[in-house]
Amino acid sequence: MKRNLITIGALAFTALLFGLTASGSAATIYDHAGPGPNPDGTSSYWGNPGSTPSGDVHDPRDEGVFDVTHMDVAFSGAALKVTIHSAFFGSSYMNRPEYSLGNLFLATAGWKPTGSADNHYQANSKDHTDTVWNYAIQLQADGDAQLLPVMVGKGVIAGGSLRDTQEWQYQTFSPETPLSTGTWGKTMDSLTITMDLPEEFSEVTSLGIHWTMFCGNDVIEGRVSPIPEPATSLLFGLGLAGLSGLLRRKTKQ
Ligand SMILES: [Ca+2]
Ligand SMILES: [Ca+2]
Repeated sequence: MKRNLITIGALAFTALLFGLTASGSAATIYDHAGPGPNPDGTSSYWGNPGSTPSGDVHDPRDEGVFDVTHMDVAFSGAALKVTIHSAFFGSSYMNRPEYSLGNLFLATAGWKPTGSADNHYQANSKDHTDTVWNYAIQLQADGDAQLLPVMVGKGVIAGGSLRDTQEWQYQTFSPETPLSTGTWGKTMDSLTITMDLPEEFSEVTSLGIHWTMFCGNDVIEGRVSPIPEPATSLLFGLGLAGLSGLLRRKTKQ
């Protein structure tokens, strides 16, 4: 009986760990400045340099202030939580409107950049990519975040003066009704956006994601898969309930 208890204890612990991992984990997209690969072996996204100097961060004189280092993305069901990491959020540039927070773009058909990771996707530009950024999350001054549709000729994504070949800003048009709303908040080194997306997002198998600040000095792009949750945790829970029932019956015999 003691062995049974230990086995069930171990199973319960494993299930708990799995449940915690499944519900609490986030995929990380890295985008480190400088030579060498990211910690996960991928290359930082540079994209097409256009008329600007190439490289991860647009302006090397900023001593890393604009470098977006990575982005944690938890995407489960239709719930999305994105945390973007950069010293930019605690810098004095935040007080200047031309440098302020940008828009988060989503591609429900996945991220399909032109070019290869080896050369930092330098063939990828707003006019030369198979990625369709069909949603934008716009951040309002009061801490609200709004999901808006990106349509041809309306709400289009435009290359800016500093990143003239890259997707950059969501262009507001009127009338504009958000498809869903969420919240955003920032610390000295991160920006977190949380939103329950419309139900159709639960069908998405690979989500493309793109962010750059309004000055466009660093662009981060990549893809995430949804976290299979909470169905998996529920199955584990049901299995455990069954096991403990069996044990109780055995104990009574
Ligand atoms: Ca980058
Ligand atoms: Ca970067």
